[in-house]
Amino acid sequence: MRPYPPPSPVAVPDLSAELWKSAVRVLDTNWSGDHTVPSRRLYPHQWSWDAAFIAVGLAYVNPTRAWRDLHNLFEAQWPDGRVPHIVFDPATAEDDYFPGPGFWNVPVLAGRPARRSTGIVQPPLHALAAWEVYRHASAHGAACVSEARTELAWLYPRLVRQQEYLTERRDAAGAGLASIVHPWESGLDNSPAWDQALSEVPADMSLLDRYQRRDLAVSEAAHRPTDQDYARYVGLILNYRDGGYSDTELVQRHPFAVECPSFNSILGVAELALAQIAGVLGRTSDARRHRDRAREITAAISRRLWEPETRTFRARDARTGRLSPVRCVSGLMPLMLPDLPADQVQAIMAEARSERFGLPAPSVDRTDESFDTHRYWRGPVWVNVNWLLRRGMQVHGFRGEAEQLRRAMLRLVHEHGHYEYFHPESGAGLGAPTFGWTAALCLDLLADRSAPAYARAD
Ligand code: 2M8
Repeated sequence: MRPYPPPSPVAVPDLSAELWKSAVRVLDTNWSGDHTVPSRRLYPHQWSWDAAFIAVGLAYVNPTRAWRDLHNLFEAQWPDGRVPHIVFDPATAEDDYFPGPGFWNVPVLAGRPARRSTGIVQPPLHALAAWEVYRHASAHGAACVSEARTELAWLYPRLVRQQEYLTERRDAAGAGLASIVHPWESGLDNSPAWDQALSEVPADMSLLDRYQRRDLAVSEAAHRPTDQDYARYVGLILNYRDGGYSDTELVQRHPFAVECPSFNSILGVAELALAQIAGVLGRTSDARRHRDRAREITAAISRRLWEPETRTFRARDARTGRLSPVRCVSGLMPLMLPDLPADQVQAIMAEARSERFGLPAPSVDRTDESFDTHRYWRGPVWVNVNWLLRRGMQVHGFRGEAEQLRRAMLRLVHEHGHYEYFHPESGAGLGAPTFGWTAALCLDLLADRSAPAYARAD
């Protein structure tokens, strides 16, 4: 199968070929034989939503590897449909990442291979990724198209089960949205969007005497979540683990259950991607059902997570019913949904263009007191959420802004490298230096400027 050639340097002069090659190098470096790691030092296993973003980039240079990556992840799917947020690499020592497989101590589950995993999830972006890999297969020749059809057929029922798990078992408030039971499930780990809900979770600092944080040994403490946040993260896992990773009566039994606008927007977009996949597989009535589900999820987001006074989307605490007081990038993510009401679309665009965000969007409102230029998801710019935001702009026909954002992201990576995240003022690279999804999404940004197929016609 032939990889795509680097794109000709049309839109972003002089940097395409070089950037393309460096992105491919990062993906090669991070390939571990049957999966891609986000970063060799900081994240030496396979992460769920990273695998999806990475597959989007591999679609251009090595689709077989993209399918292998997704396969590896879904081979670790639980019988109840959940797809674990980390699939542990048996070749990596327990001490190389905390919390490792021993800590999660996931029970032996029927029909699962020996490979160990965590018991929480991440945003279900894999249907969209699978669709993107399939969509590009024809550019690599007939063998690739046939491989893509086989892989889609294998993945489809597993993707559906993932949706069912999230929509049925995780609807903690019974309002049509999935709740996350740990900030890590959002992928936006220490976002201030969780601060209010987390303040109800006890921070048992003695847990950090018992368990050693590993992230501080391989990155700077000023960039990472605080010890207090980490103590809460560990406590939440222990509570969920000791309850057998059960989701029954979450609101009563678990101290953290939150409806995240970004997670639920991805849940809705996944239904649209599943509709496209079902169409390819000749499952017309399933395709219709997925589109209906996407509309229902959109309506629930629009109703429950919209804060009318500020005209922004916020995370809702399923236990207390309260909306988070902080404006975060997660509030811009409903733009991905084609059926979002027009006034909410306009409000998101106004917010994105405002001094609070700007393009590329930082992870938190620049004017908020919690905004921190260095600390992880509390201010820095991340390529993955901006890539999602750009899709939203394309879906709703904001071509000028989508192109502005595409160029801004490419320039950032060209000037500073394939970093995990970027300083929101200087653009300096922060976190892991050869980061999987940054490289993968650069390939997509360089190669593809078409709007998603389910974009609105107007
Ligand atoms: C970060 O999360 C992990 C925990 O899952 C960590 O901090 O150790 C987040 O940025 C998350 O979104 C990402 O998937 C993961 C691996 O890149 O790192």
